[in-house]
Amino acid sequence: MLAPVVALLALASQALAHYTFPNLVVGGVKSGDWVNVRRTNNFNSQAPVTDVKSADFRCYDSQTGATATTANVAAGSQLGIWADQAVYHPGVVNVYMAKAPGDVASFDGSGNVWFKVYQVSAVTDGGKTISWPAENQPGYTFTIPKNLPSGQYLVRIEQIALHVAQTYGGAQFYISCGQINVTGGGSGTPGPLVAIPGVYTGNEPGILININYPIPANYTQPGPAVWSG
Ligand SMILES: *[C@@H]1O[C@H](CO)[C@@H](O)[C@H](O)[C@H]1NC(C)=O
Ligand SMILES: *[C@@H]1O[C@H](CO)[C@@H](O)[C@H](O)[C@H]1NC(C)=O
Ligand SMILES: [Cu+2]
Repeated sequence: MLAPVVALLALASQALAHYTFPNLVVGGVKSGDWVNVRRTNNFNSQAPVTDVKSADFRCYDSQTGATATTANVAAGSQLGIWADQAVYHPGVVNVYMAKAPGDVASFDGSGNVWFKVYQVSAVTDGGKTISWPAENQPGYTFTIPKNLPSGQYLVRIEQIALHVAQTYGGAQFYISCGQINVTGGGSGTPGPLVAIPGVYTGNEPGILININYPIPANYTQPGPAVWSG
């Protein structure tokens, strides 16, 4: 009797609108929707990205061509990236940044320019249980590294929903790119640098994974190590 119940639950969750990440939170103040974040193709709850090699894997904005208003954020301070509703799929989070050579509003984020500044992984205990601290959160808050050089950056969140990730292309990427101007920064050298798309093949153990059975004994967060300055 388990299979029909699982099928019903799957149908029920598809009927919910997919979440998006339309807001930045700077100095405790949440921006309006799609003000500091480039409006994504799925702004009206359409499907997330599943092709890790597609151009839309970067900022998912090919249909909107949107730019945003750049928010000033002090190095060493907290930045929040907020969702339009609780992030209800189990999965993990990565936040990447890329420095614009000039005005970030006209920066497309191409090249080997992205480094990871934050992640929320899974909690495992050798196969008895697995839990997802990023699940059911309203958004995520992290510290902009103190030694990050001042200047304009894209800041890209991906929440990787893993509920149907047991087949290739099943993982869902909820993506958006904000625009920030880092002030009062330092002289650090962020890295390792990766290209997006390019950072993943889709075959990573943390992307192509059955999270239900057998319960994974360990979890490998996709992407490079976090640069914390
Ligand atoms: C970025 O911050 C610097 C330092 O406060 C400021 O001079 C510059 O005008 C800002 N640029 C943008 C695009 O906001
Ligand atoms: C768990 O660790 C093993 C051994 O390092 C590795 O082969 C496997 O891919 C990992 N599983 C996950 C889901 O990360
Ligand atoms: Cu969904």
